[in-house]
Amino acid sequence: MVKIATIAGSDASGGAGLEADLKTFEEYGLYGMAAVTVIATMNPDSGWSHQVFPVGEAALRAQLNTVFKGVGVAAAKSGMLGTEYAVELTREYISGYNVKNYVLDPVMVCKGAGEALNPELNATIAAKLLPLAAIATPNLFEAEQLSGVRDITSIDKMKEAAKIITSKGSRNVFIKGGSKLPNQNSAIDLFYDGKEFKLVEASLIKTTWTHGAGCTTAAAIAAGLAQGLSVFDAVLLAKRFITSSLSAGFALNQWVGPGNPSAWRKEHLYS
Ligand code: PXL
Repeated sequence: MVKIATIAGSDASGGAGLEADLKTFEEYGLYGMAAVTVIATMNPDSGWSHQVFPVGEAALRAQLNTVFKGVGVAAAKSGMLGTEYAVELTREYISGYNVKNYVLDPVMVCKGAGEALNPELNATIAAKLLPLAAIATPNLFEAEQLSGVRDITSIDKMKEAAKIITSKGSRNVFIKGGSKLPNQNSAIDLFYDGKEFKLVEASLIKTTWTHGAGCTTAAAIAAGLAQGLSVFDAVLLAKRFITSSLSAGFALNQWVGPGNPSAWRKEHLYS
């Protein structure tokens, strides 16, 4: 079995975080492992408001040691880190175990949670983790934070941010969420390898059930890399995977709905 790991938060509701990552790895036929950084919970008694409980430093280090020293991986991704020590430990293990296929999903905000999680962590993530990343997968907000480009409201601004993000060390970048640009009605994302821009487009699925879409996309890119795809081919396959997942999203309750990564398997098994 090809092995892959996520360093991410647990989303107790199951749609995002390491739960989304492991489901995605499974669909790609990989052996998935997880080091939990924080536990995110949602409160049904106060409008599904989020709470984040960090896992202690010793427990996180012990998990990373299990995964990277005890087993080894073909690829890894990181998601919500939540604390300075989680960023530093991620840097230590990705660099110490020479993980080249490292996907940095710089999670800074949860859909529905409104504002940024720990604004003070964003600079640390940029400085310590971008230089290790085969690819970073920010959404528009995260791309603004990583690049310093304000108000990304056009493809040109996405390109400007992509250039700055690769200049900070990430070998490639995939800026997601171009569908949120003004007057945009296709699901358009931007890939940049430091030389050439490529727009990755799909028709927009009009749905509000998108919880976990960012996590799933980054996990699918990491899974493609683990299987030996080039970075751009891994991005193209991930785009198809997330499009299929979003086309089968569903309401979990009155507040939230995730995509459905198993839609991919069903399409391929039964069509
Ligand atoms: O979708 C961003 C995200 C990432 N990781 C965890 C989360 C969320 C959003 O809820 O809970 C653990």
